[in-house]
Amino acid sequence: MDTGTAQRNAFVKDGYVVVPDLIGPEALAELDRMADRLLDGELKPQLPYEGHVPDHFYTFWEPAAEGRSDLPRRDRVRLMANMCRHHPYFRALVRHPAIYRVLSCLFGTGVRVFSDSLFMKPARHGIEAAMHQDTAFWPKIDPNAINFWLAIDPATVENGCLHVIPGTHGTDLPHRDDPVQGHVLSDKQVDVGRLIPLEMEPGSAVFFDSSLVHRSRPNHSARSRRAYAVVYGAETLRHVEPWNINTIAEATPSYEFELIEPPVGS
Ligand SMILES: O=C(O)CCC(=O)C(=O)O
Repeated sequence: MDTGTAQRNAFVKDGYVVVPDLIGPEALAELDRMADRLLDGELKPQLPYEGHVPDHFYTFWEPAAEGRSDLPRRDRVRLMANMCRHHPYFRALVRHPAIYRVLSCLFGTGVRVFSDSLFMKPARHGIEAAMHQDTAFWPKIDPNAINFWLAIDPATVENGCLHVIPGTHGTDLPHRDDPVQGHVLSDKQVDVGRLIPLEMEPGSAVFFDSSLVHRSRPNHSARSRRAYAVVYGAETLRHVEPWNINTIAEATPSYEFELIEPPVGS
């Protein structure tokens, strides 16, 4: 069986597939540098989307650390988002041929991009991402979006790697609203005994169905955990519910799933 078929079979059955060493050492080293520059507040939006360049990238601060002037900025951030709309480096990164190849095989179509995020989990005080399905965060689309999550640092149980429940991508469960986390599931709604940690080396990635139940634990360790995540849609994507993305943190209301030009040679 070829690699693409094996990846697609795993994705259909379990709702996710891990791809080790997806991006090479040079691309990873550049992402490592750019991630720190972003977290340090050095990178600013440059590209307009529908004529608009925001003043800053969306930033969600670590609740316990936001006001701590004793900590560097990079240790106070939990998440930054929507760089791929407004910065040339991230615009190119979401179009990386190795990522596109896997996605076009999983979707069986061309690929659209919606948004990207840098998920930071600073050492010692990085908070959890409570258990959820990403489909709870936006109106229904068909087929579901695919989430891409790439480890920049080693992601381990100690520093808050992702945990997933294989095979939970068939049903969208009702979520409770939460002021910090957005939308969350309770332990009673799922079989927590089936949660498995996805420990990953830098440069390795997981592609998961946006209905897959997942979470990440707080980081009490001495090592921070950075990951770069992107939400992709199929070329054939259809909006089942009206697309009102005001539900997504500070996204320009007109952000849509944008069709990606296939990489040369694919
Ligand atoms: O990186 C994390 O800690 C959480 C990521 C997540 O929940 C997601 O990508 O949907």
